[in-house]
Amino acid sequence: MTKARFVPLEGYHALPVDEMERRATAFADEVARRRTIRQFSPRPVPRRLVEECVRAAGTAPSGANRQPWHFVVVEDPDAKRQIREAAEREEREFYTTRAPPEWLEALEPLGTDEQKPFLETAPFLIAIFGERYGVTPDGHQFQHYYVTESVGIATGILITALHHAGLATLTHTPSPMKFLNEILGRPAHERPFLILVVGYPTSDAMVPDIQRKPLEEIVTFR
Ligand code: IYR
Repeated sequence: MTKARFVPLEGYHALPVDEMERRATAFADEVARRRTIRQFSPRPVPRRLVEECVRAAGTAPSGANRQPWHFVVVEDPDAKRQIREAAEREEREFYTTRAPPEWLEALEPLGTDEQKPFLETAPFLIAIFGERYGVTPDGHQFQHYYVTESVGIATGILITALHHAGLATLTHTPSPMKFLNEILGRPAHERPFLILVVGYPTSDAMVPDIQRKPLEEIVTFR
């Protein structure tokens, strides 16, 4: 048991309300410009940029502050090729047999298929893992809490940080993706959450003509 210890809140800066409103609108407008892309340019991205975005992701709140996440930043072409081959194997199964017709119909507007060339083209893949439990340096296991929620929040911050930095992403979830543990040498208690494909869009990148739900539809004030 570790007793609670407190320190003064130093990072919080109060702002005038009109400035808060300006910032809130500017932020909403900026994140609204984010689009998931599937056509990645091979243009290199400085590793430092990705590092800073992962640092932002690591500030996410988590169950009992256990920070049950691990990010594997993959730039090695051989590892990317292995990931592409394994993902395309699963996706071929998905598109030809596993997915029920209703699911395939839901995906139609996105125009996706089993070809995942971006897994090799994009300069970085970030494989995000959730740690099902923690392990002390001497090998003892301890509980993690709300792992999916915590890793989901961290991933949201990561996507937002990358967008804010001027990069584009794709959230990719081949299923199952246990192959990531083997290719990336991660222990069995780490569960792959998703692959984030990171880079620049090609100059002729196209995105699906789909819309976001309007505010009124996603919020209720009462
Ligand atoms: N994982 C597959 C299928 C897929 C599923 C959903 I739900 C999407 O929003 C997009 C794709 C693929 O990556 O093609």
